Amino acid sequence: MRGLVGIAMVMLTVSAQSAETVEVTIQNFRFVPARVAIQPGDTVRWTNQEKRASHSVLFTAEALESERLFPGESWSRRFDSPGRQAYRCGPHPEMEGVVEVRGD
Ligand SMILES: [Cu+2]
Repeated sequence: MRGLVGIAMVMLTVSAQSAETVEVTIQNFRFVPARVAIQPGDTVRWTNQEKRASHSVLFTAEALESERLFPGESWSRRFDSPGRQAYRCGPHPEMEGVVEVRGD
């Protein structure tokens, strides 16, 4: 019994440690990569690497938008629920991206 509890605790620890942060850069008026596939609990971090232009990250379905990101700034969001989340840039609707959160 103690052995099983020990194994369960190890598995919980491994699963907590496996949460990752996936990087998306914003450059040349594009999200790169435009599509990321992550696991529930992972975080996506967008970083503006333009020389001058500012952008945002807007999830239209939820009306959730980041602050305006100026060059060098970043914004992060953690995703806990499986599903497909489309987003775009607030000021530049033609800039589109997708976060795919895998199910178990
Ligand atoms: Cu933009």
